[in-house]
Order: sequence, then C-alpha cells, then structure tokens
Amino acid sequence: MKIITTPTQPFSDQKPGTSGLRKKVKVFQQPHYLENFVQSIFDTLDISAGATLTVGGDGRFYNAQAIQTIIKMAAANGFARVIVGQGGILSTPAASHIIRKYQTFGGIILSASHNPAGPEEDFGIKYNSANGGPAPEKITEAIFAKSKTITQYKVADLPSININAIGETDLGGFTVQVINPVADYADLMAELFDFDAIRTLLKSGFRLMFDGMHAVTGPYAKEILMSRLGAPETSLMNCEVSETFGGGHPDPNLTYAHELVDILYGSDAPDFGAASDGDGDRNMILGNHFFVTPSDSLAIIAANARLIPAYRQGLAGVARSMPTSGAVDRVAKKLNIPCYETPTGWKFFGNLMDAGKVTLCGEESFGTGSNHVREKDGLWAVLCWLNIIAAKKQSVEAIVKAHWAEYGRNVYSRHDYEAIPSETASGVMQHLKGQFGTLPNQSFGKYTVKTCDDFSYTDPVDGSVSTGQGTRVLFACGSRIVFRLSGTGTEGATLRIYLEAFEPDVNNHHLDAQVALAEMIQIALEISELKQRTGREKPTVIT
Ligand code: VG1
Ligand code: CO
Repeated sequence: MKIITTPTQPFSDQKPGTSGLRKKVKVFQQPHYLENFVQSIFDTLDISAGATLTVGGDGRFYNAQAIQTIIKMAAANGFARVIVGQGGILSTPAASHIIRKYQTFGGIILSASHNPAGPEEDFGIKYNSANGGPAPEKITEAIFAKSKTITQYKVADLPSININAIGETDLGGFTVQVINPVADYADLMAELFDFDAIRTLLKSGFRLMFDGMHAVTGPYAKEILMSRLGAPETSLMNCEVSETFGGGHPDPNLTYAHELVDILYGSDAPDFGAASDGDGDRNMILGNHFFVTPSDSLAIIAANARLIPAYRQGLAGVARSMPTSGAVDRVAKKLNIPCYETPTGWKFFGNLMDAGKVTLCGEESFGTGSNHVREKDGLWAVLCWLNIIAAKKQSVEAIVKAHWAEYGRNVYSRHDYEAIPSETASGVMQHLKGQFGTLPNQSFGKYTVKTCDDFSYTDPVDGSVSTGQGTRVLFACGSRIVFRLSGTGTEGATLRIYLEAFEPDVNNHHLDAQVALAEMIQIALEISELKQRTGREKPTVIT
C-alpha cells in the first residue's frame, strides 16, 4: 500500500470541547483541516499491530466524505481494520457498543449532536477509547497539543470504499468491514429489557409517539420499537435520516421538539412521547400533557431500576453532572449507594463505570445512560421508561408524582443564552468571580447565599483534577444557581444558567417550574448583571 505524506501547517483552533471538536462544515472543509485533526488523534495514540478502528456518524452532511478520509488515514497510520456502519451511520451509543463488543482499539464518531446539519451548519469529530467512552481529558488535551505542532499527515493511496454495502473489502493487509449499524445495538437492548412486557403493554392499547427528529435514531427506532416491539408505524415520526436533519434542530427539548410536544399536549394525546437528538444519545420523555425533566428522569429510573431485568440485582452507585439536580442524590441516599458529582460531559463517567463504582448516570441536558455502553443513550432511556411503565402499570404523570411524594421535588430549570459575543460572556463569568468574596451571607428575599465557588473535580479513580467546571452559588436552604459557558457551540458563546430549588411538600407547590423558580431567576439575573451586559431580555431556550 502506497502511503502519501503531505506537509501541513497547524490550525490554532482544534481544541476539543465538551464532546469533541465541533465547527462549521465550512471550517472542516478547509484544505488539511480534517486531516490535521485526525492525524493529531492518531499521533496521540499508541496504535498496536493489528488494531481495529470503529468509525461512524450521525449521517449529517459531510459524514460520508469525512469517513473516506478517515479510512485512508487509518490505513496509513497502522490500523489493520476499520469497522464502519453501513452508509457511514452509527449512533453515538451504538458506536460505543461496537467498540466494546468487537473489542476494537477505539473509535472515531462523527457528529455535532443536536446542532443543525447542512453545508452552512455544523460538523464534529471525537475519539472514543477502547472502553467505548469519549477519550478522557488527558487524551483530548494531548490531541490539542499535537494539533498545534503538526507538520505532516499520512494518507494511504486507496480507492474510495463503498460504505453502502454490507461486507468486507480487503485492500492488501488492510480491511474495511461495513456492518449493519442497528443489529448489534438492537440485540443489546433486547438483552437488557423485558421486551415481552413492553410488547404486551403496546398491545394493550397504550399509545406512544417517538420523534426521530430526522436524525440518526430513525433506523434504530424502526427496528426496535416497530419490528421487535410491535409498535405501529404511526407511532414513529420523522424517522427518515436526512443529511440536513430535515432543516431542523434535533435537540429533544420543549423548544426544538415542539412538533412532538404539540401532539402530547394536544387533544387525543398518546400516553407516552419521546424524542432523541442528532446522534441518538439524548432523550426527552413526555407523558400525556406532562413533561419529565431529565434530572427527575434519572432519579426515577434509579429508583425503579430493579424492575428492569439488566438492573434486577440493584445499582452499584449513581453519578450525575454537577449542574444536574440533586433528585438522584435523594434516591441514592435511600438505596444506600454512592452518588458521584462530576463535571459536565460524558467523559467523566467512564472511569467510574470501568471501576464498577456506578451503574447509572445522567445529565440535566437530556442525557441518561448506564454501564451497558460508555455514552449516554437516548433509546435506552426510552426503553427504561417503557419497561417501568409496563411493570408498574401507571401513567408517566402518576409515576413522577408518586416519586415526588416519596422523595420531595427538586424543582429545576435551565436558561440558555445562545450566541452572545464571547467577550461579553466571559465578562459575565469574570463579574461573578469577582463576587466570590462578597456574596456569601447576602440575602435576596428568603434566599441567603451560603457559598460560591468554581466547581473542580478530582477523579476518584485516577486522581486527575479538572478545574473551572462552572460557577456555583449555593443558598442556605439548599437551592442553587449554576452559571456555565457551553463547550459545544460553534457561534459566539452560550451561557447556561441552571436553577434548582428543593420542595419537600409537593402539594404546596406550583407545577410550572418557571413560576416556582421565579425568585431564583431574578436573583440569577441580578448577581450576574446579565441583562445589562448582554442586552438580552430573555433566554434563547428554556428547559
Ligand atoms: C452540552 C451539555 C452536556 C453534554 C454535551 C454533549 O455541553 O450541556 O451536558 O454532555 O452537550 O452532548 P455544553 O458544554 O454545551 O453545555 V451531545 O448530545 O452533544 O453529545
Ligand atoms: Co448528542
């Protein structure tokens, strides 16, 4: 095999964010841009002889072209085999499963998750390690360091590979294997859940609506919900993958999944609604006229895990990202199992799961998962709910309200201010930091500040430390406000404000979180000077 070495110059902006490198497609299309980053990944790894690389993505624009480049670079950099999903498709959780099941050296996942897709929109790439999880910070930092000093990259002189047909192509000591992207993942789900019980539930007249948002989960939902569980075709919407995600924004929340929300809040609403995101790792759960916050969803799955065959023996522990509400902490306390608080992003859960310390984990950003893979998993969360509903024979609303009655309610909301100028956003964060000394003991109405700080995390497994993971303002009553800059956006900065108040007596509480949190919202705006500094009257997205 002939290997072509091409000289190149570094780009300065290849720092991986919360979940890999995300940029506009136009940025990735610059000559050498993708190649530089892929070479930086390979240069960071100690690729063993005979190693296999898993490759796949969410099917967005530029996915197929990028895969051709990655295959040729994998061949040139010492991989013996690449496993790729047919059509270049692998949802993020399915990619994690393929890495684990076939014990591949690692994987490259092409996705910008829920960010819009198309020639003018976003693309993304990330590396996952042999455990199936996103590379830990020390690896992503090493990749970034390499990208700043790179001088050349290697590409094998190979023809384009047909990735649309399942089968193997031998290219002289290097093999490309195109696999069914859905089958292994669907088999795994069938092992974890009580498919018979879910099938019976769906036959009993229980109606569901699943929204694939024109993104990668469509083919997975068809195979699992329709073919294997017997849901009628009318219970799936937007399940054809399109390169532009139908021109939409496949972010499963109350703002962007409004088509589904309208159905679940309309007349003749089904019993259950769910949506997933661009790369299939997020989930939103709805009942008939009812929204389940992701933080509550995590807590409820934890509390009911024993109803699911895979977790019948109980949970080793649970973990949540710092901004996620403390609802799951209350469940962990009752179950007498450990609960870990990590920085935002799935990469921090991997060590805890590998060490057997946690079974379930989740984030407020519509991400829930377990140790069955090392990524969050949208359809898995949907199946958890269906399995729990089938076992409890109660509605979504009844299950959530019973949970609140037992554990109390962590009223929760996140307000996002998207695409604000980066300097303005860092100005807000600096301003907050400047008040670390003066805010404690100050009172705002009934709320008194106890402490404020920047969250940092010491990994209990390998001792690595991650600093600057969000600013916390903790109140004496247990309520809190967290401010954090997003690490996944591609335009300016996104400032996230996370609000949480605990309500032990749910009868005494307004169901609408925005009403229940009104005072906290005012305090957040006041201490951050957000309106004055950004000129924004209201958040872009409220979840
Ligand atoms: C966001 C979420 C975070 C999530 C990340 C990747 O990051 O807040 O919880 O892990 O997206 O999700 P940030 O830095 O923008 O807040 V996904 O579905 O893009 O893989
Ligand atoms: Co995603």
